[in-house]
Amino acid sequence: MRLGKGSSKNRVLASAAATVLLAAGAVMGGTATSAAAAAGCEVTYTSHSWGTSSGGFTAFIDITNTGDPISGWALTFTFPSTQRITSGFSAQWSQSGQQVTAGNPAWGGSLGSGKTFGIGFNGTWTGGNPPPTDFALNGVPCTVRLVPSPAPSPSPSPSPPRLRILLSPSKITVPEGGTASVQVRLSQQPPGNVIVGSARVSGDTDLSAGPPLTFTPDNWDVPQPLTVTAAEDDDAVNGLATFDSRSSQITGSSAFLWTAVEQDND
Ligand SMILES: [Ca+2]
Ligand SMILES: [Ca+2]
Repeated sequence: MRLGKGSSKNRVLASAAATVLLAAGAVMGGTATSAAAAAGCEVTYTSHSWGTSSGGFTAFIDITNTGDPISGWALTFTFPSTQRITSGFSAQWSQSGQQVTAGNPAWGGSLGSGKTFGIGFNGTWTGGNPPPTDFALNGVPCTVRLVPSPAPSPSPSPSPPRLRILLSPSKITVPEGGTASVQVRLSQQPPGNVIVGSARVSGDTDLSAGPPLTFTPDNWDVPQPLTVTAAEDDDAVNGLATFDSRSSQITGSSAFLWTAVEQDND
């Protein structure tokens, strides 16, 4: 697409940029693009596409100036594919290869802080119509919102439910000099035998857990009692200990933590 007024547009941009430089009291002599100091922008790119392997599309671009007011602007972006603009509106459009420039229309060069200017175009595509993402306003990259938003990358197939140790209750009371038990089972059928060992990790050493329990692919869902013993002690306080139950046959499993409280009898 050709643009007859390109050179005059560039002059407009250059003079506008120079005006900004003067107004800001900046040192003259920099290039026009250096006038874009405090600039910022947001772009919302909304495209409506049709066709299967090729087709047409209409795109609307809302440009929001999040920086200082500007008088004279050019929005640039790059088509990722072979999209071609066939007609544009509300801007002076030009395309060279995949590079696109939309210069402000003569009637819309001023863009105050926080102001949004809407432009758009019609185009064609072949093979695919991925949206451009490198929008820049007067050379300053914009934050970009794409509508529709890009399809999320294929989510990994849901991981199968994890084999876990189930233990209930997670807190038991054990009479001093006696025993109590918790019920242990597995969350799903294991491929082979699973041995669950339980050990005290902290607390009252008078509390201890019984020997390991073995679960097979046949009895994995039948709760087995794990006996907890509270030895007689000389103190008169209710001891407390934290235990974990784990199995080396369950890879990556975190231990099941549970608590036993001694009911002192002194
Ligand atoms: Ca005691
Ligand atoms: Ca005690």
